[in-house]
Amino acid sequence: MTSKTLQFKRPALHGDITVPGDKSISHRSVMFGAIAKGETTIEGFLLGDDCLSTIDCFRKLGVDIALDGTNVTVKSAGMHAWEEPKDILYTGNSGTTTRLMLGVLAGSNVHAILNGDASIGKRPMKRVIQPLREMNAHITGRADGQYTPLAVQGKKLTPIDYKMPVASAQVKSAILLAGLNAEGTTIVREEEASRDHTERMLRQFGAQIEVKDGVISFEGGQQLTATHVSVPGDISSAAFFLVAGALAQNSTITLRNVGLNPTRTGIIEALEAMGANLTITIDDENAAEPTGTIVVKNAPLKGTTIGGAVIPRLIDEIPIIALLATQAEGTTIIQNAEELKVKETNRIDAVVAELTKLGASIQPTDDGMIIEGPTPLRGALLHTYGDHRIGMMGAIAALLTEEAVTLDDADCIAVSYPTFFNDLNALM
Ligand code: SPQ
Repeated sequence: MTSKTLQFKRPALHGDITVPGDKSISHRSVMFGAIAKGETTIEGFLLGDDCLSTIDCFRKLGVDIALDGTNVTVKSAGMHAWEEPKDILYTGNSGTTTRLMLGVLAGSNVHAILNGDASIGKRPMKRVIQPLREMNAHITGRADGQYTPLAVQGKKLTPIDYKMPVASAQVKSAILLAGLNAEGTTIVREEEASRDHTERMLRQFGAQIEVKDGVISFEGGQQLTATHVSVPGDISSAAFFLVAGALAQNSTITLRNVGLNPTRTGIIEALEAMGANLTITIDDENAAEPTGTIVVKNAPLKGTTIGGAVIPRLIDEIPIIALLATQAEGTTIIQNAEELKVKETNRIDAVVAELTKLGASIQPTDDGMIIEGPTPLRGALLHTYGDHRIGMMGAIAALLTEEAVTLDDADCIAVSYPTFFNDLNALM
């Protein structure tokens, strides 16, 4: 745990950033490569701690994974050739690794134990285990499977027709991955669309999958075919610099290779609703995952209301949107975002506590927060709660203060954006 003191004295920001690989897609590329028979090549992989945890888990299952910078090669004889791991599969700080691995392992033919760090130990797992158990999965764990450590005995599964009680791509993906080994049609019904990287990647690896009006269905028993995956830049990482460029006086930042999957672009809609000056150029709309370049220039901002169906499309960006709102004229209301309470930390409480230390006018609500702006921000010692997104929010806030902002733990940022401070410094 390393603290970091940042004193920038309100710089203008200029330059180009090529955003590092998308975390959600990087995880899935290795998982799919390990399930498929043959050699999968991945370019643009995110070398964040979370994605390295996913690689580590599959190596313990006997899958051959080689890294060469951000290029990854996964050689697998198919998931039914995996070895039973001799050691615990350690998922670190990664909810995605933990929850998706449950779905992957449920239909395998191995026994495995999953455990993560202290934050993972507090995150709810029942939301995944309950539908998996309905598919005949054998999973045991602390508090009847509510929390890690969890043990999975892989077995033959039965399909499910499941109506999602919360918008969660992790729950949906765990069910779809388990469905690969269930005899018959697995159906997932979503009221609000969550990120669809798993559905897109199933197609990329040759599976037939139908998605219509929020209903996802596909036949179990389909074999995945190894392929090449190009990972776009992570819009959730780009979000910190979109906000920095929108806020810092006289700034222009160009962000290249940004993933523009419509299930992830809620941040762009929120920024535009608040008056941000963005210019977007799409590279290839028909790619498995569309990408583009975004140029952001600072502009006067106004408050807005963010809630409903957009929430799953910007859930991870809410901490940095809250910082943006402190500098916008008027009231910003963030609602229907209860899911923030079960992330790496309770992100409603964490955002409110840390932005308050900086001088913001912000109140928590049951399902979000209300922010009055604009308020000048001052230096403070911030607690990151070991949460990368709270850490990066604090670092971007330091661009707006005369005094120093100190992060008590800056190491946590490496789970999703290990080169964050290099990119930030390059803009000044
Ligand atoms: O992997 P983890 O720890 O859950 O990471 C977070 C993040 O902020 O990076 C959430 F804390 O992203 C999740 C995201 O919130 C990644 C994800 C995915 O890759 O499927 C889906 C979202 O979570 P959920 O619970 O809504 O499905």
